[in-house]
Amino acid sequence: MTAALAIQDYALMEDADCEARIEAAREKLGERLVILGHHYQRDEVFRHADLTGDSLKLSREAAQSKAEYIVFCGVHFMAEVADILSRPEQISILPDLAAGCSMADMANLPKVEQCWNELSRVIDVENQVTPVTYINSAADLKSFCGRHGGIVCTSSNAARILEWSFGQREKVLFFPDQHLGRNTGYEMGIPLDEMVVWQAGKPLGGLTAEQIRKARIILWEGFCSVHQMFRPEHIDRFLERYPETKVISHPECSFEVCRKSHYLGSTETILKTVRAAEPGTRWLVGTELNLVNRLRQEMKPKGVEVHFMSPMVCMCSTMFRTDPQHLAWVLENLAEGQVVNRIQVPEKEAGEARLALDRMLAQG
Ligand code: CIZ
Ligand code: SF4
Repeated sequence: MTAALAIQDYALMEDADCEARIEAAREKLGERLVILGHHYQRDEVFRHADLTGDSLKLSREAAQSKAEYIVFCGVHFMAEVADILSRPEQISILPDLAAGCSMADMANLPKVEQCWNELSRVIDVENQVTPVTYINSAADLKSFCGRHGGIVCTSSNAARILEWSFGQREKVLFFPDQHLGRNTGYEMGIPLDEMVVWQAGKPLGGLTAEQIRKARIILWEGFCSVHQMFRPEHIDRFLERYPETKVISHPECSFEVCRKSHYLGSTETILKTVRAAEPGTRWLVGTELNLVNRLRQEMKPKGVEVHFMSPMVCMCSTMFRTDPQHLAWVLENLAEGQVVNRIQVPEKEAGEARLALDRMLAQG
């Protein structure tokens, strides 16, 4: 075997050079390779994707594909899910290992275990609480949910998964995104004072025993910094100018933004809703900029106006790390028979995480 090609040799390469190398490597690898592109990826990478979608759709499709190599242009937890759901002989690769998700990093296993133990001083956690992790979380948190009768959710199925969870036990511990948990709970009719925020590091999460006993959902304190850039005043200002506008936001946005939106939805739902819009309609969209820019271009010829909710440019900086240079580097290595940046979840952890993912997939 030859030595792996070094990323340093790609760092200064022109995008156009990388593009040609990506195409050539793809040609060579043929059906042994599938490239997945998340909706938040930049255009220079997104255009090379064989399959595009949200994290769940992509992992499902990858697992069904024949490809030996799954190159996930997304963030770390997505490549982990692809590894967990794919067959043992398939290899999941993340072009830049630094492409994490800052929200996923806001919860970790020691802190969640500490929360679970502290809750058990007040309530019977194992019999009263279903742990639910948003798919944006590390694999060991998915395995925590697997071990404790819990489940995974995505922004597409959060309400259905919460229904299932309440069918198991009376309370939910929801991590890491407080906004998805709160917005979904509220839409299901749970009052705000029955959804409390657990502040890791404070005794009893900064809550009283009474608050914990009364709570239906205990929310982790995490958030997505990209989606916090959208503010209710952005919606107000836009509606003053164009009152007929339909507002659609991702449920990772704040409660106030979601309350002012006409529709809430995951990336897949946002795309589906706007693509089905009548010509002559105008949409204000609260999610990551790359997705919104592509949707704007796509809908313009159809007479549908798409606007980005924030006056500031807000992209997901970790998604942005995957560039043509890293993609060319991993693909040229694969074409030479070298696997770089493999994401492999340890077997025991993967088995328990799969339990939680399978419970979710069984909900349709
Ligand atoms: O699950 C995903 O892909 C994410 C991060 C967002 C969404 O709404 O699709
Ligand atoms: Fe994570 Fe937010 Fe980036 Fe999505 S947009 S990957 S939640 S940091």
